[in-house]
Amino acid sequence: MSDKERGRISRRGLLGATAGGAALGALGPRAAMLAGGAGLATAAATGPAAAEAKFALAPGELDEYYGFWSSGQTGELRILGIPSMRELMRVPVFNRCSATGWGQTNESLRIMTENMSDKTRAFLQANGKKVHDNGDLHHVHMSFTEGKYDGRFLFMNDKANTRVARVRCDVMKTDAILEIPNAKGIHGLRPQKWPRTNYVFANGEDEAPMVNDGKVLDDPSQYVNFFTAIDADRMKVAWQVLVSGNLDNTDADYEGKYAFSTSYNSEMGTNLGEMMAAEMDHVVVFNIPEIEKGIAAGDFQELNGVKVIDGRKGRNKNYTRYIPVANNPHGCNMAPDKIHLCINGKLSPTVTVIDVRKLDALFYEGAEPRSTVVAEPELGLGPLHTAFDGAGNCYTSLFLDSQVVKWNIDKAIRAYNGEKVDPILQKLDVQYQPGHLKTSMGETLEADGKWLVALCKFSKDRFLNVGPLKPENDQLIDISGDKMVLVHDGPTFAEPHDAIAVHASKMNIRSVWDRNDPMWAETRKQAEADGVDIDDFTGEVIRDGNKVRVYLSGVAPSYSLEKFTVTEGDEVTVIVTNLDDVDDLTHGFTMGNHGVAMEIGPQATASVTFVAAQPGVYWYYCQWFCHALHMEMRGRMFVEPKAA
Ligand code: CUK
Ligand code: CUA
Ligand code: CA
Repeated sequence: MSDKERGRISRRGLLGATAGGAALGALGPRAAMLAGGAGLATAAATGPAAAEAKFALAPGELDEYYGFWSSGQTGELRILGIPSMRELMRVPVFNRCSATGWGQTNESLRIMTENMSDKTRAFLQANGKKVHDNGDLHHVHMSFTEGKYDGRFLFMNDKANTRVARVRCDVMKTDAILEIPNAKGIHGLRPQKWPRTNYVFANGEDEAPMVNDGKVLDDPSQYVNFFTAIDADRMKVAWQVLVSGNLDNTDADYEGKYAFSTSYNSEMGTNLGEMMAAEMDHVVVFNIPEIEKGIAAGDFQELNGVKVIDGRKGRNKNYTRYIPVANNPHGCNMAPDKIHLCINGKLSPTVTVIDVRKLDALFYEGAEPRSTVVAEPELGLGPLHTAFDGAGNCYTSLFLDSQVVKWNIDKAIRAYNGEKVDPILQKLDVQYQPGHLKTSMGETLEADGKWLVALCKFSKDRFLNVGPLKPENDQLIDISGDKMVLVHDGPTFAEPHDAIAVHASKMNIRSVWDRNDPMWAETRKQAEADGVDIDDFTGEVIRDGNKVRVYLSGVAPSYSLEKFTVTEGDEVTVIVTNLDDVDDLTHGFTMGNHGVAMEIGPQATASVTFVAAQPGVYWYYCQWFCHALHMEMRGRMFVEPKAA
């Protein structure tokens, strides 16, 4: 019997149990389902049926975990429920969003542009833009307090345009975007875990001249790379470290002492052959207290306003050390046992396990770098990333083998010491070519070993064909038993790299905005200057030269103004406040034929600016279905022809 058939039968079994038991039926579908699941569990305690009973939620039931998903080249953050794998929300970050107006509203444009370099600003202006329209968001991670998720912020990278963003977890909106100077192509990103997330560490992947002004071009001998520490509270660069080789993935320890980055291009090559030429690449170990001391002592150069410390090989003091690992490593994963760092081999079929307790000797006693390695199990082809269950087991994605391999750290260490033990516990086929994989709470001290999600890069035959561009496939695996059991296929649009699973108890998310939220503080200031009270049901038109500010309020199902008049060529700013104080009652504002649309959440204010370039009658309307008379929630803008 194939897994598919088994799945079908088990589902029928569950339905049968519901229909058959009238008493169970009276308890509601969930109780019946649990009973059905329990019945099956005795028959097949670890089979797909039991696992499915755990992941399937009845209508109205809530998930146990928030899954925060990156979206790669889509540039947004996604929220999924785990274990149901239902997509709950999309949070625009680096992308332009048609629904919410992210990238268009004045509030979002302020966030997207305030930490932008003058160089980028000028570049965008030359291209007729205010912001980049794309991003490549690979890694999303939550802020920590003492090694545990604290539910405050999510941080994420943009590889495409060298940025780092922060999302506020109270409202699930982006509140800061920082362009990182000097570095090129921010890839690996991790928050400091201990004592709290004071820093977010970010890796520059691409090599470029230190001063990239066109004077040096095709001379790779003058290229450099940067490791960046961002002040997580202020969202400003704290300092950077100049490194040898490039930087790929990163992680931090549970002591606030060391951070680590993999480098697949220690060769500083510029093509595939050159990047694979060496026998060994390396892991860079950053000594955070020593770097802070060096900065305080003035041992840095200033480059584009950033304090840069020289941590390159050879000239380094106690800022960095380089541990050789097999050529072209990738993932960098710190185990929740606080001791073991797993470096995933990619080209090598191995994972290199470093004992972080041995790093002090490396820095202060001149120990040989490889003496920190305590295991190097051979696991299969193309190991990319490793996740943990908090019980001493690791789950490593094997890209080329299309498998997840479960292995035991302790056994791997014993095998490395010559004992005859096999660290591999199980290999599970996934569909297909997994990159990252994430366990529930697995990158924290509260790793709970319940679920694993394998983010597969290819879905091939797993879904109905939708054309040459296929979805990715995020597969849910039950790891609560001895054996991993695949329970769900989850199609996703381009292209999640990484995800985290955060227990719902960690989160404290608002349903209605605070009227005094800083998101629209600037807008409020303008309203005050205009003598308009945006906390009231107002409809005001303020003329200020050729600038017109239109203040609107919305209470379902109407706006406070049914019409307003501007003159051809006016720069019009529409400021809308949603005065409904009701959970889930979002209004929108769309200006017909103007390419203008935005979301206004309950108790929120949002604004958008455009030029009324064409005379005529234009309807504006609410595009969020808010009321039985939602269609009627609209009004007219008159654009008068300019006097000849
Ligand atoms: S990287 Cu995508 S599979 Cu950007 Cu974290 Cu490894
Ligand atoms: Cu307001 Cu629809
Ligand atoms: Ca290499």
